[in-house]
Amino acid sequence: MGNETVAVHERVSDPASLQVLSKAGVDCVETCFDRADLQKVTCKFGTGGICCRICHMGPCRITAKSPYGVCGANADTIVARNFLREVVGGAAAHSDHSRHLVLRLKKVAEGQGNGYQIKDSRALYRSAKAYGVETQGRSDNEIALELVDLFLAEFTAQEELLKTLSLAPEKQQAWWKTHQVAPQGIDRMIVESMHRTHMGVDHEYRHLLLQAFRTALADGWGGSRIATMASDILFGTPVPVRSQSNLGVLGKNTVNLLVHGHEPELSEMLAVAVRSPEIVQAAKDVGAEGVTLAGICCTANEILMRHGIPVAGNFLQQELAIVTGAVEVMIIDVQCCMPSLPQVAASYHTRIVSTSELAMTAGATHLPFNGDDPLESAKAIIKLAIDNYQNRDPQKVVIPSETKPLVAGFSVDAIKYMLGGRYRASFRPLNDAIMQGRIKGVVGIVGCNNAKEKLDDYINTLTEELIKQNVLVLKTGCAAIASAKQGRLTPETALDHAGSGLREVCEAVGIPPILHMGSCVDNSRILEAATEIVREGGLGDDLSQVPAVGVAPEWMSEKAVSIGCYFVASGIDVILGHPFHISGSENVSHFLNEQARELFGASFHVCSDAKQATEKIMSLLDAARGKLGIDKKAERKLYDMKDRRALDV
Ligand code: NFS
Ligand code: SF4
Repeated sequence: MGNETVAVHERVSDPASLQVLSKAGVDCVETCFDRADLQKVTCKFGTGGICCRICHMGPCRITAKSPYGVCGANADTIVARNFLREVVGGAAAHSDHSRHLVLRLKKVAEGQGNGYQIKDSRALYRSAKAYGVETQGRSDNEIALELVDLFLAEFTAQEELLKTLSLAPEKQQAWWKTHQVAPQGIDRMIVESMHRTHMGVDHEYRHLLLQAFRTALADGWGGSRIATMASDILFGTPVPVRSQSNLGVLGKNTVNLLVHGHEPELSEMLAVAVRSPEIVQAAKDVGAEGVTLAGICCTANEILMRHGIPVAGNFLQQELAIVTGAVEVMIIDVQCCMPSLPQVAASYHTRIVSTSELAMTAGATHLPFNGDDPLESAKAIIKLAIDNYQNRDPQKVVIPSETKPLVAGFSVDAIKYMLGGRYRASFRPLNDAIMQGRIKGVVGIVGCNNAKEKLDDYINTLTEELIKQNVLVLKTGCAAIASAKQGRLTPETALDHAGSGLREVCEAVGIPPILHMGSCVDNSRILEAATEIVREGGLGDDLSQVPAVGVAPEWMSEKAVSIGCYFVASGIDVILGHPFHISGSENVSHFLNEQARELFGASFHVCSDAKQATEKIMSLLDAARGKLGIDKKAERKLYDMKDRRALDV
């Protein structure tokens, strides 16, 4: 029943998490895994999406005996409305994050950087070119100011379509217009969706679902894409970088500071501040060897990609990190930070510090991040951690020895450069390898962990199987961290675990068969990579023709729902490890899982395990290859120097 407990090894898969979750039991600390047991009996109305609490004549629940809510809404309307509201939540989270970055860029361009600067002029020029901003004879700040105005107009546009849509292949843009899902301003899409789902407005399920795709497109080809561009300009476009992952990155004799959440602004400053002589000295003064900065979730991905700062863990490891007893301060900001953290921290000396003006958590110390003096803000928090070092109780400390090496930092620019070399940077060698069948296709494995499922298990089993079958895997978010912890984000993985075709390409180019492309907003990089493949030629003229699939094996957040929708609307099939809350409406399920294909050339598929997902993915890739006429079995021959040269590296 509800309070059955599940064995630790059924909960987590990596040795570090196993060790620390067992310790949580010994320390009598409750974690999300315990609470998942207590929440096990889920409500069938919630799961089916057929509970409506949009007005106060309800809540109304749809059953065979009562097929209509008080207002007359049926299951289709209620399910579609709830679904659209989830997409709105996800799109809003990504896009508001994006807005803050654009506003930061604006300040910098106005000469009020306060320690921030335009770090990557090439990224600025790239974006300027994409939007037709004149660069000749202008300073970086002038260019940035015009770009910022364009970015901000993407949020506020009332009647014009998003300009960023023009970065997509032309066919996608045409389909979006035909099916009336091309979004106007990001903010308008979000407000309009909330309006449409108010009591008594939009009731037709297809119309609501089209708005879900439209809102999601405003995220993927709007908010998220702009967030990635703005952060590359401000903080640098990632290039391959080595680092370490898992809870073992915490230092035994250092002050441990974990940064968790999503906004890169503060963490960028922490990465700088932590190296300052004054901080190092302060740490030594309290008897520590120095300060260890590491990350959890997507903020970890941001500073990993740009600074090689180690990753302590992904979503379901946030509480476990504290249970090591070795964390002086955990900084949280927005998104995916569990409200339980201060409760877990109460059993240890750890202090939870919330830094976003948007987000407070009961029991956390609130130190809103001051963008006018970011370096001082960062130093103040590090000093708090240093002061707290003396409160660490050695009796309570267990730091697992487990760490794994990794290579991350695969922006589209970096991939192009690696494939084609500095002077001929291009996706050509990848397209050729796909056309010749050495690589079967490209699969993006993205998204979260979910306490209902064994941590990382589905993600890693699927990844393993796909690279064996010569599929190049692109990763972001917590799914990327799962591979990192397994030691698979290394070039050596190609030798030991990839199929022969994929191995040859990876060896020749010097890349891992699994490419870490960043945080969840950086899923825009996956869209960008797929667009590059189309532009390079030979693999169709729109995204739905490319042998490419997206997968969210262990997803949990509304952001993941939005990401899934913009992938599908962009013509990329999406496999979900577990279904949306839509089973209460056959029509809605049918629309998302089948009919979407008629509109966009792609749809959702639910595969409950990695084996089923592998089969589905391979059949989707084979079908795409068949349509392109590149399905003939490639001659298997030894890969000689001539072939290597043909790869243009
Ligand atoms: Ni993505 Fe990043 Fe992780 Fe899921 Fe949360 S951290 S933005 S939502 S849990 S992948
Ligand atoms: Fe019930 Fe309709 Fe109100 Fe929803 S909007 S709670 S279905 S009366």
